[in-house]
Amino acid sequence: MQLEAYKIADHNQKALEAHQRKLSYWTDEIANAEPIIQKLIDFQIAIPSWALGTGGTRFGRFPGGGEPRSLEEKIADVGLLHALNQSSGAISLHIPWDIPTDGEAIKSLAASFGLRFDAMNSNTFQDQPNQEHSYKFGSLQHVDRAVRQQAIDHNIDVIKHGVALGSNSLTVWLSDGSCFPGQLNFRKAFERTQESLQEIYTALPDDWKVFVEYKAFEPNFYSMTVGDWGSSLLFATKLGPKAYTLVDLGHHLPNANIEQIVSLLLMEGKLGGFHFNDSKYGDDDLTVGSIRPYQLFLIFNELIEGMDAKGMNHATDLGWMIDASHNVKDPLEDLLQSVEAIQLAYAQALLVDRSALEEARDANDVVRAQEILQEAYRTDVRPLVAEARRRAGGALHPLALFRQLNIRQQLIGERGLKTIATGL
Ligand code: PSV
Ligand code: MN
Repeated sequence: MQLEAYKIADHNQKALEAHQRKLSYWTDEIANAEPIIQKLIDFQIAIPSWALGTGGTRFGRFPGGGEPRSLEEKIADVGLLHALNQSSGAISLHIPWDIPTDGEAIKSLAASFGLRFDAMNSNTFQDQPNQEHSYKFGSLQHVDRAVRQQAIDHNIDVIKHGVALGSNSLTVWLSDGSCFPGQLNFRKAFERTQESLQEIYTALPDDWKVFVEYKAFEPNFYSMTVGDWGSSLLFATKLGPKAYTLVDLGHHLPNANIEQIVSLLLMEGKLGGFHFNDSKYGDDDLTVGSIRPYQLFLIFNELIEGMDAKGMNHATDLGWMIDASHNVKDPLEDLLQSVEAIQLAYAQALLVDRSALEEARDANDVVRAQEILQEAYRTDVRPLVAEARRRAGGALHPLALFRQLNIRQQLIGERGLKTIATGL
């Protein structure tokens, strides 16, 4: 379904006065409100094609109805999100969950919603029907050359799909590893994986990047061949300048200092992209900012510091994507919440007084340094984020409008109650 612009205009009209009252604090008091609003307008967060349906655990799945039945309907869902918030202007496809049969048609459908294609994701962690070799014992690391070749060919195929859609990056996440001590020769597994990745790297078009995503555990529980940022960075460095590390917030051991990882990867010029989600225990894939919003702010603080130090463009030089699963919420509502949480953390981090922070650090003034960060974090930047949305043509309150227009009910009417989307 398409969301008519007048519905957003009506909604904004009704909410405008209250919004302007809150915004006036910013425009009157804060010198850099305008550049922050512009940065927020430019910042787009890609939506994963596999997270538009209900997620689940190995114990069960409870679909809420109206899930997209095809790639076309998934694109329409992301189009809806983008119409509401004007910040979800890209979609990231997972192959083979979402194979575009007619690249040109899919590309123009996406363009009709103002969407482009972000990183393409390969999948060698599941066996597909009619697949010749199994990935039970790994893919790019496998002891059998034929299995490795099948996984390499799949990745090259994914690149080809991406080229047809105008994407320019490939994310490789491997579940390769081992479940028990003794199962794997770590060094040989690394070397085989490196060799396989090198073949994929060679097939990348000149203007493409490959992101090597790491994960500490799951589905392998003793060792993961790309288990941490150290091994990802090793692979990326050995591969060459088109290879980068991808940080998924849920892929660390408990209490890891992700902001420090981000800082060092940026220093090395090797941070390529981000998968946003939140977690309390493991790779919980919860709504961004729902559990540790201060950590998210600290990560953005390092992102901005590190990107500015290198003269990087915040909006375009890294791949920004959500990678979450929605087990008990409406996926579209959950995604709206996640996008907003990312924007809030970004806006708060843009508020940090960086020269004062450096002065405090040079003076070993620990208390002042903490105050500077927390002053920014404790600022209510919601009016700034809403203003950025409004100026871009989005809704002042996307979630409220989503509910008010009964969008999920309409989708159920169109698609039915029992539809199931491909994905997690
Ligand atoms: C793995 O947990 C992961 O984070 C990778 O990015 C996958 O591609 C995605 O989730 C979907 O399974
Ligand atoms: Mn991920």
